[in-house]
Amino acid sequence: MIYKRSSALFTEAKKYIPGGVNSPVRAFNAVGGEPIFVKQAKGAYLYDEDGNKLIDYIASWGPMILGHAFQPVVNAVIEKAELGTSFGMPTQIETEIAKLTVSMVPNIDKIRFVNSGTEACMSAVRLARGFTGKDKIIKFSGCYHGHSDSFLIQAGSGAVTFGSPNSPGVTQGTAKDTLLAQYNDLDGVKDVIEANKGEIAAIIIEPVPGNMGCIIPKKGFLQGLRELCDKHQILLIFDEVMTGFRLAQGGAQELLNIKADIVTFGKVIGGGLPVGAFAARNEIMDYLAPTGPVYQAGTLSGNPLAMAAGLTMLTFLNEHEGIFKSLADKTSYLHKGIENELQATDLTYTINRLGSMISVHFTEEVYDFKTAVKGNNKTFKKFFHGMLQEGIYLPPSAFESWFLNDALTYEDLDKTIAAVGKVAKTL
Ligand code: HOZ
Repeated sequence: MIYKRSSALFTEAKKYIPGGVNSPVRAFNAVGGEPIFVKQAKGAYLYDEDGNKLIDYIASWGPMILGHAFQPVVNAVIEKAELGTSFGMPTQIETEIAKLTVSMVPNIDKIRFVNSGTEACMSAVRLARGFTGKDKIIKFSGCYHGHSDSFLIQAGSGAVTFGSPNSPGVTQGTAKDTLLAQYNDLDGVKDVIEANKGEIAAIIIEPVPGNMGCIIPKKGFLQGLRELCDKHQILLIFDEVMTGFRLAQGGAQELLNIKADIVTFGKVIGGGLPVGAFAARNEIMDYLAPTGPVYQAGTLSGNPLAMAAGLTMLTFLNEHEGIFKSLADKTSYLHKGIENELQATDLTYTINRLGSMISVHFTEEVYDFKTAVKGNNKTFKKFFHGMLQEGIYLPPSAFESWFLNDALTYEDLDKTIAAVGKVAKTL
């Protein structure tokens, strides 16, 4: 495949945008080479500026669960745009999507819409602190909850990809209120709680992490966190920005049958437009302005175009529950196919999968950040570029999950598996 025009566009972009991109992971630094500039996308395919067609496994990092340019969402956005694109006043559609969300997701009574997953997690933590009157939070190494200050402490995703999991610019004062634990290590969490008794407002976690590649919760881990939170009056925040409306209609809470106190959303909830949200039971949400004292606001929050896209997407998912099984079946098929191909080599690897999230880690067992960073990045880079040459677009970093979309056909999956077989022989 030729990427001449992408390369020229990247050179031009770098003159005016830091690193040529508006979000670091897009820059390909983790895998080397230059990013591909996309022109358009439809269904499971990306079409780049050089005219290449690629099978897409990032789905815009999750939102495009039904494939790109899903016609009902496109139509809803066009229709809404004709009526005005922003008012800074309440609109009926905000209540419609709120009502639908509350009916789909367990354990929430009210929801507040914002513009990104970062905003949702940042606001959820402020709400938890205000509600409990405590300052500290526990987060897990390698989990990523957006780029707000409190979370850039051993963060995953682009932060670890670019070697700054603890970003300069985050003050010591902020950092000291973020306590670290290791994913899947319940005893470690107990120790952190013991050492900070009565001071912890919340534990925030990606119930199924995707930001150090996909990681699966060990049996009893999330339930154990729930019990610890109950015992110590700590709020459990599930960051379901990736898992919400992806693992099931009710997200990880539903699939894994664990109750969170506050849930954050992004990605699928916006149908491909910039939307985040956080939700909880009434007593917590009513602590938020204007009913309560915890302040949070946004000029474009609840934007009509974004709400129209989100509402159309969620309505479709609500009416087609079979999609979650269809996605999980496709992902399982891909898993088995890749496994067969990799088994035929002497590569060291592990494949983690849950629902429609999957990662190939080039190391043995991966169950937390320490084991994730053992992955052989040289092999990953070669794998990524080999797959790209075969017309398959994977996340350009080992510290990201792949996201399947339901527009992928079994023929696409077979092509992908065959490409893995071909590329694996060269690694
Ligand atoms: N938050 C996305 C999943 N890790 C990555 C998107 C980005 O950082 O651009």
